[in-house]
Amino acid sequence: MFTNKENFKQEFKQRLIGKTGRQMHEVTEDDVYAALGSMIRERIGSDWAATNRAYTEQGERQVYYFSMEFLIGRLLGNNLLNLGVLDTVREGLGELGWDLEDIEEYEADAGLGNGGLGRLAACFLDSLASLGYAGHGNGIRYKYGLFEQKIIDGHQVELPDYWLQKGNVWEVRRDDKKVNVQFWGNVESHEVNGRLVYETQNSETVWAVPYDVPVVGYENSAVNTLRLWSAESAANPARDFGGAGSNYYNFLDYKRSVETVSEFLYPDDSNYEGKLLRLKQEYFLCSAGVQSVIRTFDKLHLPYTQLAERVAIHINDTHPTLVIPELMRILMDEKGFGWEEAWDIVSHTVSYTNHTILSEALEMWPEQMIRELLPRVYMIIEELNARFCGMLLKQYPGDQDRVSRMAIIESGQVKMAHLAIYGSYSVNGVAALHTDILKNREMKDFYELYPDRFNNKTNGITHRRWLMHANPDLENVIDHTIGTAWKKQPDQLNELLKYANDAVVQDKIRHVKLKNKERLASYIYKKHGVSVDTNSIFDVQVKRLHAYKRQLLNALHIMDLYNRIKEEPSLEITPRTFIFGAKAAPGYYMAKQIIKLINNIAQTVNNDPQTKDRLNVFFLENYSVSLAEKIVPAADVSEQISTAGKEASGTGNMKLMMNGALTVGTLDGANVEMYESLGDEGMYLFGLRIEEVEKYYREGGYSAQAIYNSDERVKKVLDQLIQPGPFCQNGQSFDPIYHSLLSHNDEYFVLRDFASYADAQTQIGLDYQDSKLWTSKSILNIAKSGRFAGDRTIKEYATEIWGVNPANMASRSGLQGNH
Ligand code: 26V
Repeated sequence: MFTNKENFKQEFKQRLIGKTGRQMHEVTEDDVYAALGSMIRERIGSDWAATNRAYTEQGERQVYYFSMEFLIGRLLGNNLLNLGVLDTVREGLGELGWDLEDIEEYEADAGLGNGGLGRLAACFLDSLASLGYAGHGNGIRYKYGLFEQKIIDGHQVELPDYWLQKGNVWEVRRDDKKVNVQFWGNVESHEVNGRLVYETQNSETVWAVPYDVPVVGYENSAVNTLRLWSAESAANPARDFGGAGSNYYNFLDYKRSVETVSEFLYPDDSNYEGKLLRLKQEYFLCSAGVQSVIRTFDKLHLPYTQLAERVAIHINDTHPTLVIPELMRILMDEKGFGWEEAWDIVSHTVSYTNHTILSEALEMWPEQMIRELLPRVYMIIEELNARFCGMLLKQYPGDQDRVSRMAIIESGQVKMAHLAIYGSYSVNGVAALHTDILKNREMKDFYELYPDRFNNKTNGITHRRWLMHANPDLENVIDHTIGTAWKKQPDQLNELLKYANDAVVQDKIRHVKLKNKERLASYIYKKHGVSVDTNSIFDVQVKRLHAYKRQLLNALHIMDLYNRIKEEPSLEITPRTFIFGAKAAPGYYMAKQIIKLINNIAQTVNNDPQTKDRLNVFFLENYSVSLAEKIVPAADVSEQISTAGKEASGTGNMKLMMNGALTVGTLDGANVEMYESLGDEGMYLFGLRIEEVEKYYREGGYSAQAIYNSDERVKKVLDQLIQPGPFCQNGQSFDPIYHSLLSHNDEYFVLRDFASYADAQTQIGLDYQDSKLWTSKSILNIAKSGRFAGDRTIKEYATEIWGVNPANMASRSGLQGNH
């Protein structure tokens, strides 16, 4: 394997020619990507094997992170970075005539997630490997990831994301590790040695085939595993469908039905719908994952009473909650344990993270659906519910209300959060404020029952992808200013504080930001044919489109800025470029209306001669991990403007902060902790506090209509939503938005926070003009961002939840490999 640029070039050329059968001048960039990817994947192989060996030998508890989503994005650049060969490869390729950045574009994004929860899982995998923890991902290998978004006439159109079309160089199919998953059927019981034994008959069997993806740690030789399961038919067409009354078409029907289980990712991340296929996906992940965990544990030849010492199963929200009854089923039905012993093992193995308090997102499955699809699992859930309610009745005699509130099964619904809390030894929220809400409001009953079970783990992001890889010029400036220790210890970024007002450092930071803005500007030019003023404020709101995230507040404010310039053409305002990126769930009508509105605003302000030099708006289509990597480094302002109490944490806020953007935000989610670190000097706070929001909800004291009546600017903007004019051309109208604000009394307090938001934006405009002041605030943000690195978060999970230590990579066998 290559050790320097020259042998990289040598080896790469040979491979490229060997793989394509073409001469060097004939190969395409696609070929270059494929050859480079497979070369790097192979290089990872020996470390991968050695890591697994080290983990087994060292006997640490293995952590399995179960998640329906892993939004990992592209892997080439990150793997090169973590392997420590990024510069060698970049320079080598350059000498061969290719630009690594262009080559990276040939990799399809693995968009196996909706948003925050899925991206968090990906950041955690990176931190687990980089810190040397034995922590692995368990997920689904969806054939189609989150849809590709096109904007046509200002509307969102969804296209399938067939990300595997050109193959995936990173994955390894493991036929030897496949397992069976059973659906439907009926449960029979019989007595064996005085014990009831349950067996499911007439079930539909599906193969779960694992595809393993290596997760490379940063310069530590550790390689963990992300195991993604694919559903395949388990039938033998000749044997199972060859008999009388059966035919080939039955086989095809069956095959189709089986394969749909891992066909696509559900694109909705806020509205729970009790869809059978989604329940199948969840059980498929849980059953396959738990079986594989058990198989690995079996190789240790230890008694199952030691399972919890050797295995931690972490569930990412309630989606994988069925691991609880599934592990019970395996321990009792397959390993012969009694109920109490099995429960003792399970409830010391599983831990759970809650990511949302939006009631519409809480999973509740119809009892009937679980009973039919998963009959044995249903019996176990029923028994768990009976025991839990019995225990509650003893604990709270006579308090029937409380018992029904807390029950796992109630009014024909199975409440997954209740099952998850009951079956886990740890329950955590994702930011301090969110955990407080869980403890004191949403899960109050459970907190009273299990006060020690609840804890907070504020989210974090990987500085390797979001700073070092996405923003190498900033990385460079930081290295030259404070050295490189921050790369292994991101809280060392704090050292930058000393340079917040240093003229030389400030200059360099400004230069980097400008360069990143130029790069984004040329992307925008390619997509929209508009040249952007890179001296304008790049004001960025990128995240899923949701009413509570209030892209609408941002949009209404831009309409107001437009109106003010039109009324007073000589108005002095700091030129601004507003950048949006957001996917709406395909069935979320209001969210799609907001996308259309933003595109209408863009059309008008970008083309009006009076505004186009001061106001620009771009809705960048298909927001994804790789697009985020282009936008985030170029941002001056970060919009984190959710209604207080609604955003559990946010992680985009952290990425933008780490890249030196200043936040305009509410005291919501992790913004609260950012504000603790930054103070008024480093952040633009506005809007209602959570206590005020709650008071309004309790007392119904807010009137959107009153604001409409008293604030002329608000009135004008709202009228423009429904009247012909600059934002509604050709008979269009945004009636539903208008009515959500006025007739439905503005559930998310958009109008209530409007004035305060506009004031904050005015202050931003003024401060930006003072470039020394602005840059010092920007440096302050970078310096304080170490607290929001995923490494800090993962260390907290490791010590406070899982009780695990990093493996000793240096002492592992197999190191003699290829270093
Ligand atoms: C929820 C649901 C609800 C029902 C249907 C399918 C489905 C699929 C995904 C989700 C996840 C939504 C929860 C989520 O992404 N929460 C976000 O988690 C981030 C990481 O903790 C956090 O920063 C965001 O504030 C939170 O909204």
